[in-house]
Amino acid sequence: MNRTRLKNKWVLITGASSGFGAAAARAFAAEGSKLLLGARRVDKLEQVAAAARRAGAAEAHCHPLDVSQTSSVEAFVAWASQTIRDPQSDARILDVLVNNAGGAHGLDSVAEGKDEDWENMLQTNVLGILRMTRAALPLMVRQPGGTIINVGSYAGHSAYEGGAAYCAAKAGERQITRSLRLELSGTGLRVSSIDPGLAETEFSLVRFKGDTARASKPYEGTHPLQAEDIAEIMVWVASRPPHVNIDEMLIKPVDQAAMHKVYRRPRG
Ligand code: NDP
Ligand code: 8X3
Repeated sequence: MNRTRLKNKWVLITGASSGFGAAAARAFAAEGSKLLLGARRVDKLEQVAAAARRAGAAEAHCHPLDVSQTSSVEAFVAWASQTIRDPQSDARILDVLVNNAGGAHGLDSVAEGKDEDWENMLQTNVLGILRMTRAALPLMVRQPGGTIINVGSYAGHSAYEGGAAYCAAKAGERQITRSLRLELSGTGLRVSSIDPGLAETEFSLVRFKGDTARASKPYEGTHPLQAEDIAEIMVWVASRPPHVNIDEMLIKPVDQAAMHKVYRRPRG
């Protein structure tokens, strides 16, 4: 495995304040990459950036980002463009874009669904990827071997009760990834979808709006994925030889044989 390909490369990660994004920051840092980290919670981002520097990042910078707002995405990419500018040549080259920001809000049936939850999920998981990619592409198009990694979900492959808007959003992410790969044919850019199953991050706490008892239920008695499992795979995808595109990866815990078949160990 040739991971030196990521040394001193610029990697932009959205949703880097927790979960997969924070783990990805640490994992790319260990490869000696230079990091651009975005999310809304800047205090958390600063902690992640500091940890990334300790883990070996060539550089680690962070800036506020709300992917549900076009103006925020554009301001973030303007900051990123200035940060990666080579003062000698004026070149601005982004090597890896990780579109990770997103999540689920609520687990209501369609009959009980809330506009606010649906809008939030489609804004972040779908429109957030479109906005961020549109804004960042000018920094990537002259970069054969550059990589766009979109974070999808098992929920984009298999539906479940209460998941209509989230499953639709993640199915949308897969189709965005596929369309983008067609549009970028000939540029040398790679486009991948990484689709995890059950993983223990802040995901469930966000979905259940801070209800810790409800949030811990999906993980009870089972061995979910950890954020590091997915971060390692992101690094592997981005460090393939430039002619190799990993189109889609579905990664589930061994205990999650299917969406409705999760093995749970008996208590005690
Ligand atoms: P976390 O809740 O731990 O992380 C979500 C990240 O997204 C946070 O950094 C959060 O930062 C950021 N984020 C949310 N909304 C916005 C926004 N509007 N603008 C910018 N950043 C935002 O969960 P995960 O790490 O699990 O989630 C990461 C991705 O993985 C999501 O797309 C999620 O849907 C997906 N996923 C998760 C799975 C799981 O079981 N955990 C499985 C499959 C996919 P902040 O709040 O600071 O803005
Ligand atoms: C989050 C995992 O499948 O429980 O994407 O919705 S799932």
